[in-house]
Amino acid sequence: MSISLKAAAAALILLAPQVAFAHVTLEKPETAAGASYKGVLRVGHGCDGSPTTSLTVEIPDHVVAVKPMPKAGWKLSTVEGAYVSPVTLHGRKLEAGVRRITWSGGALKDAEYDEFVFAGAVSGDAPAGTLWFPVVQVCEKGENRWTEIPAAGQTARGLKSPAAALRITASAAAAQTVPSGSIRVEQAWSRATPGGSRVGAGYLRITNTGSTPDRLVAGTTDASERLEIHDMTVTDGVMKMRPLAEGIALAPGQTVELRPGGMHLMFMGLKKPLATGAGFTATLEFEKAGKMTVPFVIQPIGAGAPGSSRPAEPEMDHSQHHGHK
Ligand SMILES: [Cu+2]
Repeated sequence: MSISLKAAAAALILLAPQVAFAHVTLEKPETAAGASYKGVLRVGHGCDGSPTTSLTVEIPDHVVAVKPMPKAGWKLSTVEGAYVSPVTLHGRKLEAGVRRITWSGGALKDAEYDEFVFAGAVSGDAPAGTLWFPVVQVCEKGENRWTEIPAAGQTARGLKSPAAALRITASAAAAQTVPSGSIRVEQAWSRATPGGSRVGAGYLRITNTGSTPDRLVAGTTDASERLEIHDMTVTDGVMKMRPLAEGIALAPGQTVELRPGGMHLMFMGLKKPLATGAGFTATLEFEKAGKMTVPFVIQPIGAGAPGSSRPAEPEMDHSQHHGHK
């Protein structure tokens, strides 16, 4: 090989990662736990030049309420199955749904590009990390199995035919806005709890966007037996918390921040420790706006608010406070 050919080969290797859609991939590679998700599978070539005649995708655990989009010229079929755990979506409990989609009977030329689409949602309890969608592409001649999933702790780099990847971020879910009439809730989060702890705290920002006063009066959560609304005060240099019997008043236009060291929600009698990356929901009750279900994201012990540039505030040890057993 001459020098110039070597250089050309090196240039090609450098360019290789930019070749469009070498694999079957998802157009949007990242979403948040608890968010709805539109999956667009991109198919950029056939099997060694042979046209694609069918595409099958397996839906991983934690991707729920999936509906495939029909494609003109393709036959659509689905297989349903049970979810790893039931999920609550828009107030409905779902225990099973579409786990596999096949588009078949088409003919997508090797030289052409197409997209295969489904809609769904990522359950609020999906762990942060990557969800893998194995895809089998069948062609007139041969097939491509995009089904390789990296072993725990490994990356997809170097895999010859990786499954389509969807990264799940926990913190983005906390940033989502939950509107309910004239109340807006943002950045609901909690901290991971050490093993034996039976209490956790919840933080969020609440805005009354309406023109009449409202009030956060109560709440329930699937994470603990009880939910209380607390305030934190410093008396003689000692931090103490007390339940707010009247709840939290929300004047028209007012934003109230529940944060470490201030007002907060208290989850009493945790059913299990709050684990980083997981999530749970709490239903908050407002005097006028009514009930509203809010997804909480769990941040690591010692973390500050998700997406906040403020440094983490010192841990408060709720277990030391009277009445928090
Ligand atoms: Cu408290």
